[in-house]
Amino acid sequence: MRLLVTGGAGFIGANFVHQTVREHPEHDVTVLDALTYAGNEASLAEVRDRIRFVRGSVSDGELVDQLVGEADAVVHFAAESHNDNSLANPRPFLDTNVIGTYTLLEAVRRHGVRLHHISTDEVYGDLELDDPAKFTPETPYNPSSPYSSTKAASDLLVRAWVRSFGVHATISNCSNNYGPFQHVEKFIPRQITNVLTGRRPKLYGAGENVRDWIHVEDHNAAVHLILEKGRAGETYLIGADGEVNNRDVLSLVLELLGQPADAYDHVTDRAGHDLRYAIDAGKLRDELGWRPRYTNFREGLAATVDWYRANEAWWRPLKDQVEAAYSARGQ
Ligand code: NAD
Ligand code: TDX
Repeated sequence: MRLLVTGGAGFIGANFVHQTVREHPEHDVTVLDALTYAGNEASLAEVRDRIRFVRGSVSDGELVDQLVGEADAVVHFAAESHNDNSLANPRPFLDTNVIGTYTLLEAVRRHGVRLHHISTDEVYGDLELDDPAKFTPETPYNPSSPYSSTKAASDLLVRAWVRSFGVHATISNCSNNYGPFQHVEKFIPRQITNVLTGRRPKLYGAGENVRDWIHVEDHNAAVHLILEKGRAGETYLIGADGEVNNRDVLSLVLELLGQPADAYDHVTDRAGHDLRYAIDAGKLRDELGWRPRYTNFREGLAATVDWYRANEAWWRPLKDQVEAAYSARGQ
Protein backbone atom coordinates (compact mmCIF):
# COMPACT_ATOMS: atom_id res chain seq x y z
CA MET A 1 0.00 0.00 0.00
CA ARG A 2 0.98 3.62 -0.57
CA LEU A 3 0.58 5.04 2.96
CA LEU A 4 0.29 8.75 3.70
CA VAL A 5 1.32 9.26 7.35
CA THR A 6 0.38 12.67 8.78
CA GLY A 7 2.34 13.84 11.82
CA GLY A 8 5.11 11.32 11.03
CA ALA A 9 7.81 13.54 12.58
CA GLY A 10 6.08 13.51 15.98
CA PHE A 11 6.45 10.98 18.78
CA ILE A 12 3.99 8.24 17.83
CA GLY A 13 4.09 8.97 14.09
CA ALA A 14 7.89 8.66 13.89
CA ASN A 15 7.80 5.37 15.81
CA PHE A 16 5.06 4.23 13.39
CA VAL A 17 7.24 5.06 10.37
CA HIS A 18 10.20 3.17 11.91
CA GLN A 19 8.00 0.14 12.63
CA THR A 20 6.52 0.25 9.11
CA VAL A 21 9.91 0.38 7.39
CA ARG A 22 11.21 -2.43 9.65
CA GLU A 23 8.23 -4.79 9.75
CA HIS A 24 6.06 -3.88 6.73
CA PRO A 25 8.55 -3.06 3.94
CA GLU A 26 5.82 -3.75 1.36
CA HIS A 27 4.32 -0.32 2.18
CA ASP A 28 5.47 2.82 0.44
CA VAL A 29 5.53 5.68 3.00
CA THR A 30 4.98 9.41 2.48
CA VAL A 31 5.09 11.59 5.60
CA LEU A 32 3.19 14.89 5.72
CA ASP A 33 4.28 16.98 8.70
CA ALA A 34 4.22 20.73 9.39
CA LEU A 35 7.30 20.46 11.67
CA THR A 36 5.72 22.50 14.43
CA TYR A 37 7.64 22.83 17.72
CA ALA A 38 6.64 19.16 18.31
CA GLY A 39 7.89 17.77 15.00
CA ASN A 40 11.51 16.79 14.53
CA GLU A 41 13.02 15.56 11.27
CA ALA A 42 15.86 14.06 13.27
CA SER A 43 13.37 11.47 14.54
CA LEU A 44 13.24 10.10 10.97
CA ALA A 45 16.97 10.34 10.20
CA GLU A 46 17.54 6.56 10.25
CA VAL A 47 14.75 5.87 7.74
CA ARG A 48 15.06 9.07 5.69
CA ASP A 49 16.22 7.28 2.49
CA ARG A 50 13.34 4.76 2.71
CA ILE A 51 10.49 7.31 2.78
CA ARG A 52 9.27 10.52 1.13
CA PHE A 53 9.02 13.53 3.46
CA VAL A 54 6.76 16.50 2.68
CA ARG A 55 6.70 19.53 4.94
CA GLY A 56 3.22 21.04 5.07
CA SER A 57 -0.03 21.32 7.00
CA VAL A 58 -2.99 18.96 7.10
CA SER A 59 -5.11 22.12 6.88
CA ASP A 60 -3.65 23.00 3.44
CA GLY A 61 -6.46 21.82 1.16
CA GLU A 62 -4.53 21.85 -2.10
CA LEU A 63 -1.49 19.99 -0.80
CA VAL A 64 -3.64 17.46 1.07
CA ASP A 65 -5.74 16.84 -2.04
CA GLN A 66 -2.64 16.14 -4.10
CA LEU A 67 -1.02 13.79 -1.55
CA VAL A 68 -4.25 11.91 -0.77
CA GLY A 69 -4.77 11.45 -4.51
CA GLU A 70 -1.41 9.62 -4.63
CA ALA A 71 -2.17 7.32 -1.65
CA ASP A 72 -4.10 4.10 -0.97
CA ALA A 73 -4.57 4.85 2.73
CA VAL A 74 -3.97 7.70 5.17
CA VAL A 75 -2.89 7.20 8.79
CA HIS A 76 -3.68 10.46 10.55
CA PHE A 77 -1.44 11.17 13.57
CA ALA A 78 -0.97 14.93 13.06
CA ALA A 79 -2.35 16.96 15.95
CA GLU A 80 -1.59 19.51 18.58
CA SER A 81 -1.22 16.98 21.39
CA HIS A 82 -0.36 18.63 24.71
CA ASN A 83 -3.10 19.39 27.25
CA ASP A 84 -1.11 22.09 29.07
CA ASN A 85 -0.52 24.00 25.80
CA SER A 86 -4.22 23.78 25.00
CA LEU A 87 -5.02 25.51 28.30
CA ALA A 88 -2.54 28.31 27.56
CA ASN A 89 -3.52 28.80 23.87
CA PRO A 90 -6.38 26.71 22.42
CA ARG A 91 -6.49 28.16 18.87
CA PRO A 92 -3.86 25.92 17.15
CA PHE A 93 -5.79 22.91 18.51
CA LEU A 94 -8.89 23.98 16.59
CA ASP A 95 -6.89 24.71 13.43
CA THR A 96 -5.02 21.41 13.31
CA ASN A 97 -7.23 18.92 15.13
CA VAL A 98 -10.59 20.07 13.79
CA ILE A 99 -9.95 21.88 10.48
CA GLY A 100 -7.02 19.58 9.62
CA THR A 101 -9.14 16.45 10.09
CA TYR A 102 -12.01 18.04 8.12
CA THR A 103 -9.57 18.83 5.28
CA LEU A 104 -8.35 15.22 5.17
CA LEU A 105 -11.90 13.86 5.28
CA GLU A 106 -12.92 15.93 2.27
CA ALA A 107 -9.86 14.70 0.36
CA VAL A 108 -10.36 11.00 1.17
CA ARG A 109 -14.02 11.41 0.23
CA ARG A 110 -13.12 12.90 -3.17
CA HIS A 111 -10.49 10.26 -3.92
CA GLY A 112 -12.14 7.21 -2.33
CA VAL A 113 -9.05 6.62 -0.14
CA ARG A 114 -9.06 4.72 3.17
CA LEU A 115 -8.48 6.75 6.38
CA HIS A 116 -7.34 5.59 9.80
CA HIS A 117 -7.85 8.32 12.40
CA ILE A 118 -5.62 8.24 15.50
CA SER A 119 -7.36 9.44 18.63
CA THR A 120 -7.18 9.32 22.39
CA ASP A 121 -9.02 7.90 25.39
CA GLU A 122 -9.31 11.48 26.69
CA VAL A 123 -12.41 11.98 24.52
CA TYR A 124 -14.30 9.99 27.20
CA GLY A 125 -13.41 12.37 30.02
CA ASP A 126 -12.20 10.72 33.23
CA LEU A 127 -13.10 7.99 35.74
CA GLU A 128 -13.13 8.09 39.54
CA LEU A 129 -10.07 6.59 41.24
CA ASP A 130 -12.15 3.92 43.00
CA ASP A 131 -14.40 3.12 40.00
CA PRO A 132 -13.82 -0.43 38.71
CA ALA A 133 -15.13 0.64 35.26
CA LYS A 134 -12.99 1.20 32.18
CA PHE A 135 -13.71 3.07 28.94
CA THR A 136 -15.41 0.98 26.23
CA PRO A 137 -16.50 1.92 22.69
CA GLU A 138 -19.96 2.59 24.19
CA THR A 139 -18.75 5.16 26.79
CA PRO A 140 -20.30 8.59 26.06
CA TYR A 141 -17.98 11.37 24.92
CA ASN A 142 -17.28 13.86 27.74
CA PRO A 143 -13.95 15.65 27.09
CA SER A 144 -12.47 18.00 29.70
CA SER A 145 -9.75 20.12 28.06
CA PRO A 146 -9.47 22.18 24.89
CA TYR A 147 -7.14 19.44 23.56
CA SER A 148 -9.49 16.56 24.28
CA SER A 149 -12.55 18.46 23.07
CA THR A 150 -10.90 19.08 19.69
CA LYS A 151 -9.93 15.39 19.46
CA ALA A 152 -13.55 14.48 20.29
CA ALA A 153 -14.72 16.90 17.58
CA SER A 154 -12.39 15.28 15.06
CA ASP A 155 -13.66 11.77 15.95
CA LEU A 156 -17.25 12.93 15.47
CA LEU A 157 -16.39 14.44 12.08
CA VAL A 158 -14.94 11.08 11.00
CA ARG A 159 -18.09 9.26 12.16
CA ALA A 160 -20.32 11.74 10.32
CA TRP A 161 -18.30 11.38 7.08
CA VAL A 162 -18.62 7.58 7.38
CA ARG A 163 -22.37 7.73 7.89
CA SER A 164 -23.28 10.54 5.47
CA PHE A 165 -20.73 10.05 2.68
CA GLY A 166 -19.72 6.40 3.05
CA VAL A 167 -16.07 7.30 3.64
CA HIS A 168 -13.97 4.19 4.40
CA ALA A 169 -12.56 5.15 7.81
CA THR A 170 -11.60 3.54 11.11
CA ILE A 171 -10.82 5.23 14.44
CA SER A 172 -8.62 4.14 17.33
CA ASN A 173 -8.63 5.71 20.81
CA CYS A 174 -5.45 4.88 22.69
CA SER A 175 -4.28 5.48 26.25
CA ASN A 176 -1.03 7.25 27.32
CA ASN A 177 2.00 6.21 25.27
CA TYR A 178 5.62 6.10 26.39
CA GLY A 179 8.87 5.24 24.61
CA PRO A 180 11.60 6.86 22.49
CA PHE A 181 11.22 10.18 20.62
CA GLN A 182 8.55 11.59 22.99
CA HIS A 183 8.76 15.37 23.39
CA VAL A 184 10.29 16.56 26.68
CA GLU A 185 7.12 18.54 27.47
CA LYS A 186 5.34 15.24 28.31
CA PHE A 187 5.35 13.72 31.81
CA ILE A 188 7.80 10.81 31.55
CA PRO A 189 10.46 12.44 29.28
CA ARG A 190 10.19 15.67 31.29
CA GLN A 191 11.06 13.92 34.54
CA ILE A 192 13.87 11.82 33.03
CA THR A 193 15.48 14.85 31.39
CA ASN A 194 14.96 16.98 34.52
CA VAL A 195 17.13 14.52 36.42
CA LEU A 196 19.66 14.29 33.58
CA THR A 197 20.02 18.12 33.54
CA GLY A 198 20.26 18.48 37.33
CA ARG A 199 16.67 19.76 37.80
CA ARG A 200 14.14 18.34 40.24
CA PRO A 201 11.17 16.42 38.75
CA LYS A 202 7.79 18.18 38.99
CA LEU A 203 4.59 16.45 40.09
CA TYR A 204 1.24 18.15 39.53
CA GLY A 205 -0.88 18.30 42.70
CA ALA A 206 -0.74 15.21 44.91
CA GLY A 207 0.17 12.92 41.99
CA GLU A 208 -2.76 10.57 42.51
CA ASN A 209 -4.00 10.87 38.93
CA VAL A 210 -3.90 7.55 37.10
CA ARG A 211 -2.83 7.03 33.49
CA ASP A 212 -3.08 3.73 31.58
CA TRP A 213 0.44 3.42 30.12
CA ILE A 214 1.14 1.58 26.87
CA HIS A 215 4.44 1.29 25.00
CA VAL A 216 4.33 3.16 21.69
CA GLU A 217 5.38 -0.02 19.80
CA ASP A 218 2.27 -1.82 21.08
CA HIS A 219 0.05 1.10 20.04
CA ASN A 220 1.53 1.10 16.54
CA ALA A 221 1.29 -2.68 16.15
CA ALA A 222 -2.43 -2.32 16.91
CA VAL A 223 -2.73 0.41 14.26
CA HIS A 224 -1.13 -1.89 11.66
CA LEU A 225 -3.56 -4.66 12.61
CA ILE A 226 -6.54 -2.29 12.25
CA LEU A 227 -5.21 -1.20 8.84
CA GLU A 228 -5.03 -4.85 7.76
CA LYS A 229 -8.14 -6.31 9.37
CA GLY A 230 -10.25 -3.50 10.89
CA ARG A 231 -13.85 -3.16 9.75
CA ALA A 232 -14.83 0.08 7.98
CA GLY A 233 -16.65 2.55 10.22
CA GLU A 234 -15.52 0.84 13.45
CA THR A 235 -13.85 2.34 16.53
CA TYR A 236 -11.19 0.32 18.37
CA LEU A 237 -9.90 1.16 21.85
CA ILE A 238 -6.19 0.48 22.40
CA GLY A 239 -4.76 -0.08 25.88
CA ALA A 240 -2.53 -2.59 27.65
CA ASP A 241 -3.94 -2.67 31.23
CA GLY A 242 -1.14 -0.39 32.41
CA GLU A 243 -2.78 1.74 35.09
CA VAL A 244 -0.24 3.49 37.36
CA ASN A 245 -0.60 6.74 39.30
CA ASN A 246 1.77 9.62 38.59
CA ARG A 247 3.48 9.37 41.98
CA ASP A 248 4.38 5.73 41.36
CA VAL A 249 5.63 6.46 37.82
CA LEU A 250 7.85 9.19 39.23
CA SER A 251 9.15 6.90 42.01
CA LEU A 252 10.19 4.37 39.36
CA VAL A 253 11.92 7.04 37.25
CA LEU A 254 13.83 8.26 40.33
CA GLU A 255 14.83 4.73 41.28
CA LEU A 256 15.97 3.88 37.73
CA LEU A 257 18.12 7.03 37.72
CA GLY A 258 19.60 6.32 41.17
CA GLN A 259 17.92 9.31 42.86
CA PRO A 260 16.47 9.51 46.41
CA ALA A 261 12.71 8.76 46.55
CA ASP A 262 11.85 12.30 47.73
CA ALA A 263 13.99 14.20 45.18
CA TYR A 264 11.08 15.96 43.46
CA ASP A 265 8.77 19.00 43.84
CA HIS A 266 4.99 19.27 44.01
CA VAL A 267 3.88 22.06 41.66
CA THR A 268 0.59 23.80 40.72
CA ASP A 269 -1.97 21.28 39.54
CA ARG A 270 -3.29 21.30 35.94
CA ALA A 271 -6.66 23.11 35.59
CA GLY A 272 -9.46 20.58 35.10
CA HIS A 273 -6.94 17.73 35.57
CA ASP A 274 -8.51 14.40 34.55
CA LEU A 275 -8.35 11.94 37.46
CA ARG A 276 -8.10 8.55 35.84
CA TYR A 277 -8.08 6.92 32.40
CA ALA A 278 -8.51 3.16 31.86
CA ILE A 279 -9.11 1.27 28.62
CA ASP A 280 -11.03 -1.95 28.00
CA ALA A 281 -9.33 -3.24 24.84
CA GLY A 282 -11.52 -6.36 24.62
CA LYS A 283 -12.77 -5.63 21.11
CA LEU A 284 -9.25 -5.26 19.72
CA ARG A 285 -8.12 -8.45 21.45
CA ASP A 286 -11.19 -10.53 20.55
CA GLU A 287 -11.84 -9.32 17.00
CA LEU A 288 -8.33 -8.71 15.74
CA GLY A 289 -6.25 -10.93 18.05
CA TRP A 290 -4.03 -8.06 19.25
CA ARG A 291 -1.78 -8.67 22.28
CA PRO A 292 0.70 -6.18 23.81
CA ARG A 293 4.36 -7.24 23.85
CA TYR A 294 5.57 -4.73 26.45
CA THR A 295 3.74 -6.09 29.49
CA ASN A 296 6.40 -5.17 32.06
CA PHE A 297 6.17 -1.40 32.66
CA ARG A 298 9.37 -1.29 34.69
CA GLU A 299 11.38 -2.87 31.84
CA GLY A 300 9.79 -0.62 29.23
CA LEU A 301 10.49 2.43 31.36
CA ALA A 302 14.10 1.34 31.99
CA ALA A 303 14.64 1.04 28.21
CA THR A 304 13.09 4.50 27.76
CA VAL A 305 15.40 5.98 30.41
CA ASP A 306 18.35 4.40 28.57
CA TRP A 307 17.14 5.91 25.29
CA TYR A 308 17.06 9.44 26.76
CA ARG A 309 20.51 8.90 28.28
CA ALA A 310 21.89 7.82 24.91
CA ASN A 311 20.13 10.49 22.83
CA GLU A 312 20.83 13.74 24.60
CA ALA A 313 21.61 15.44 21.25
CA TRP A 314 17.99 14.78 20.21
CA TRP A 315 16.29 16.36 23.27
CA ARG A 316 18.85 18.83 24.69
CA PRO A 317 18.04 21.69 22.24
CA LEU A 318 14.36 21.59 23.32
CA LYS A 319 14.81 21.38 27.06
CA ASP A 320 15.56 24.91 28.31
CA GLN A 321 12.69 26.52 26.41
CA VAL A 322 10.18 23.93 27.65
CA GLU A 323 11.27 24.40 31.26
CA ALA A 324 11.15 28.21 30.94
CA ALA A 325 7.52 27.99 29.74
CA TYR A 326 6.57 25.62 32.57
CA SER A 327 8.26 27.74 35.19
CA ALA A 328 6.41 30.87 33.96
CA ARG A 329 3.19 28.95 34.71
CA GLY A 330 4.37 27.82 38.16
CA GLN A 331 4.83 24.24 36.95
P1 NAD B 1 3.32 14.95 18.92
O1 NAD B 1 2.92 16.30 19.43
O2 NAD B 1 4.57 14.33 19.42
O3 NAD B 1 3.42 15.00 17.32
C1 NAD B 1 2.50 15.67 16.53
C2 NAD B 1 3.09 15.82 15.12
O4 NAD B 1 2.11 16.45 14.28
C3 NAD B 1 4.35 16.69 15.07
O5 NAD B 1 5.32 16.11 14.25
C4 NAD B 1 3.85 18.01 14.46
O6 NAD B 1 4.84 18.70 13.71
C5 NAD B 1 2.73 17.49 13.55
N1 NAD B 1 1.74 18.52 13.26
C6 NAD B 1 1.14 19.38 14.14
N2 NAD B 1 0.28 20.20 13.47
C7 NAD B 1 0.33 19.82 12.17
C8 NAD B 1 -0.34 20.26 11.00
N3 NAD B 1 -1.22 21.28 11.03
N4 NAD B 1 -0.08 19.64 9.83
C9 NAD B 1 0.81 18.63 9.77
N5 NAD B 1 1.49 18.17 10.84
C10 NAD B 1 1.25 18.76 12.02
O7 NAD B 1 2.07 14.02 19.20
P2 NAD B 1 2.00 12.45 19.53
O8 NAD B 1 2.10 12.27 20.99
O9 NAD B 1 2.90 11.70 18.63
O10 NAD B 1 0.48 12.15 19.13
C11 NAD B 1 0.16 11.72 17.81
C12 NAD B 1 -1.32 11.44 17.74
O11 NAD B 1 -1.69 10.43 18.68
C13 NAD B 1 -2.22 12.64 18.06
O12 NAD B 1 -3.33 12.62 17.19
C14 NAD B 1 -2.65 12.40 19.49
O13 NAD B 1 -3.90 13.01 19.74
C15 NAD B 1 -2.74 10.88 19.51
N6 NAD B 1 -2.56 10.23 20.82
C16 NAD B 1 -1.43 10.50 21.56
C17 NAD B 1 -1.23 9.82 22.76
C18 NAD B 1 0.00 10.03 23.61
O14 NAD B 1 0.12 9.45 24.68
N7 NAD B 1 0.99 10.81 23.16
C19 NAD B 1 -2.20 8.90 23.21
C20 NAD B 1 -3.33 8.67 22.43
C21 NAD B 1 -3.48 9.34 21.22
O1 TDX C 1 5.43 17.82 34.63
C1 TDX C 1 4.40 17.16 34.69
N1 TDX C 1 3.97 16.68 35.88
C2 TDX C 1 2.84 15.95 36.03
O2 TDX C 1 2.49 15.54 37.15
C3 TDX C 1 3.63 16.84 33.50
C4 TDX C 1 4.08 17.35 32.15
C5 TDX C 1 2.51 16.06 33.66
N2 TDX C 1 2.11 15.64 34.87
C6 TDX C 1 0.92 14.76 34.99
C7 TDX C 1 -0.32 15.21 34.25
C8 TDX C 1 -0.96 13.89 33.85
O3 TDX C 1 -1.76 13.42 34.94
O4 TDX C 1 1.30 13.52 34.37
C9 TDX C 1 0.20 12.93 33.66
C10 TDX C 1 0.58 12.76 32.19
O5 TDX C 1 0.71 14.06 31.62
P1 TDX C 1 1.02 14.28 30.05
O6 TDX C 1 2.27 13.58 29.70
O7 TDX C 1 0.89 15.73 29.77
O8 TDX C 1 -0.16 13.42 29.35
P2 TDX C 1 -1.76 13.52 29.38
O9 TDX C 1 -2.23 14.88 29.72
O10 TDX C 1 -2.25 12.37 30.22
O11 TDX C 1 -2.08 13.25 27.82
C11 TDX C 1 -1.31 12.28 27.07
O12 TDX C 1 -2.06 11.09 26.88
C12 TDX C 1 -3.19 11.16 26.07
C13 TDX C 1 -0.91 12.85 25.72
O13 TDX C 1 -0.18 14.05 25.89
C14 TDX C 1 -2.13 13.09 24.85
O14 TDX C 1 -1.75 13.52 23.55
C15 TDX C 1 -2.90 11.82 24.73
O15 TDX C 1 -4.11 12.06 24.06
